[in-house]
Amino acid sequence: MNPDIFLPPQVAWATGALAGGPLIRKTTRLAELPDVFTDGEAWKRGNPQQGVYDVDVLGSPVGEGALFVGVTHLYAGNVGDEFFMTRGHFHARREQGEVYFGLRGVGLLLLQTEAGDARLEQVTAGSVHIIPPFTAHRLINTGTETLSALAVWPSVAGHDYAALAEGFSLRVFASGQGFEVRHG
Ligand code: PAN
Ligand code: ZN
Repeated sequence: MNPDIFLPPQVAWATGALAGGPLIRKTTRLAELPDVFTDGEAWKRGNPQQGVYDVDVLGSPVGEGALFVGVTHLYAGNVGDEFFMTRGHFHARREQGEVYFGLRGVGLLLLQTEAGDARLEQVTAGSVHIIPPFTAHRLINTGTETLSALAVWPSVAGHDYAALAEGFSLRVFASGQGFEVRHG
């Protein structure tokens, strides 16, 4: 007789919906993102309750070597001319990397080293992003639909948001039908 076969959680590749496992959802609203967008006046004019992104994480064991799996759904929108984006962070344990997989929508992954060197990767359905150790990361939705990305990261990594208090050195603004990257 066959042993019992465990049915694992599922991700719907087209939407990023996670199912079949314990799920923890965190919604980040505009009100929780002061000082993230360049145009502070436009941020004040926005609806503070507006959801900017949701992160769904599968409940799973934690500890050295254990991995978390989660999906970020970053909604389409702007604050002034600047696109909606995640807060962005270094890992508290700086040596811990992460992998992002684009699922739907279009956008950018902004990566920045501790020395302040920044670069952008294009996020689309199927894109694979290897975030190196010691590298801060932020998603930016440059499209008109929700940008969803699957992430796998060490449970011990943690998040350090404070280290980026001065922000990333690149910013991305709507320009015509596309986007414009500015330094500063
Ligand atoms: C992701 C991010 C998620 C939200 O799961 O935490 O996209 O971004 P912020 O944490 O910057 O608000 C991840 O990178 N985990 O390590
Ligand atoms: Zn991370």
